[in-house]
Amino acid sequence: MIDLLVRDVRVSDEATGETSTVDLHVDGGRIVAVVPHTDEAVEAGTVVDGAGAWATPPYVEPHVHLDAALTAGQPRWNRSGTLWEGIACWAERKPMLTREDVIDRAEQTLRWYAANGTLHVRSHVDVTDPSLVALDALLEVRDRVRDIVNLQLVAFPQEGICSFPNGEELLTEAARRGVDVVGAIPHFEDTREDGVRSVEIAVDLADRHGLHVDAHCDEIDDEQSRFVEVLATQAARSGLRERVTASHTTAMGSYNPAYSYKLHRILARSGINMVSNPMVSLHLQGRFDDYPKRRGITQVKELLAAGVNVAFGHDDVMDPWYPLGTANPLQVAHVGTHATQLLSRDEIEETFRMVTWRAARVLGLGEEYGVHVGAPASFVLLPAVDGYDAVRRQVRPTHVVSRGRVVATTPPAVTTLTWPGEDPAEVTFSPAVPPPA
Ligand code: 17E
Ligand code: FE2
Repeated sequence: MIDLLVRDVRVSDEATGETSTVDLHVDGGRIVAVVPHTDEAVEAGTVVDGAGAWATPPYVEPHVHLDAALTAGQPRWNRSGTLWEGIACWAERKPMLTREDVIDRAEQTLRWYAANGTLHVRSHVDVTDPSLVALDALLEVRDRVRDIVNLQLVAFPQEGICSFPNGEELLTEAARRGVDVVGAIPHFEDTREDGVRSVEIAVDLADRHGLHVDAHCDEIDDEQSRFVEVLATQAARSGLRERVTASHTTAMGSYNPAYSYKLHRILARSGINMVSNPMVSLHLQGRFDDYPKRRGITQVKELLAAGVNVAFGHDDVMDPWYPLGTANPLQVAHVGTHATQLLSRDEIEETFRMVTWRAARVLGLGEEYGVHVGAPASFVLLPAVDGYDAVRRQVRPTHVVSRGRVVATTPPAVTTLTWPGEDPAEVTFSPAVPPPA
């Protein structure tokens, strides 16, 4: 007898993308068989009828700040909407942090993520705080949620490595206490030289401790903010390569074509990942512009074309930098399609991959990610045709399965409409969707 049988689901071949209708056999938390769908009896502890849903790997959140989540308005609201006022509001909230406060808000946000089908999360945690209270709390949360959500922690020096008192020591101490990833914020450092030095410190620290690097990089509408070339070059020279990620890089939305061409080559050669946070960049960037106002989004379409791995992140859920958010990567993908004009049929499908497969590459999940024999039984059942359909209709997963256990269920909402001259009828917002071209 197996632990769990998931009947009648469509899975996509990871190489060809072709779908087939199968049953998933789960035992000991892993997928032990993927067989053509049959109604024959199989002994299982739990049986889920997938009703033809698409079984797809869970969403992956490559970039969020759980230490700050759910603090919007505390102690005051960010009225200008700039990154800078967000950092100032947070600096006022920081001295009020307690272990319980951080654990409660972080776990609440992770409950929302799991309910939405997100089972891998990379969270930054501000380490420019001599008490490191948020760091210790999130290290504890990482353990508490281990059975349901895989949480990676980034030591994030919000107020700088070189420009904050003891910044380098605090970052080093965070690496010692057991983070997964080392961060940086070169555009925030006081000088260009400090910015370059801060990237070197972060890459060197990660290299020595066997960690990844994920830097907030060039998050400013200043075409002269050019630290991503430094980060990519350090990634290549250190050999860390795909273990390095550049987040935000909004200045790239202002770079000229000649420099952009040179930069794309450096980025592609380095193997680093990029994370764009479209909801938050649309909100925080362009704030110092008169008209025309810039979008403040990195060159997502062009980077993808250059062969760079780009994922979409949420960045914030109700905090000093962003007042909205429900911890739902599918919403991020929807905003991302518009913000980056990835709106052809294939491009919309790609945005779905940017909150699943591409984000999984950022976290370095490897073979542990995917719906295949041997992988952890962590997947979502989406009553959708494909990623394009899921993004368009914002389809919620009916079932979220984490390590072999059904951890969330959501019956689809049903709307009954009475149209003039017709009997009441269900509206599904789901006409036959054209198959991929
Ligand atoms: N801190 C920062 O420097 N940039 C951001 N986008 C957030 C926090 C959310
Ligand atoms: Fe961020």
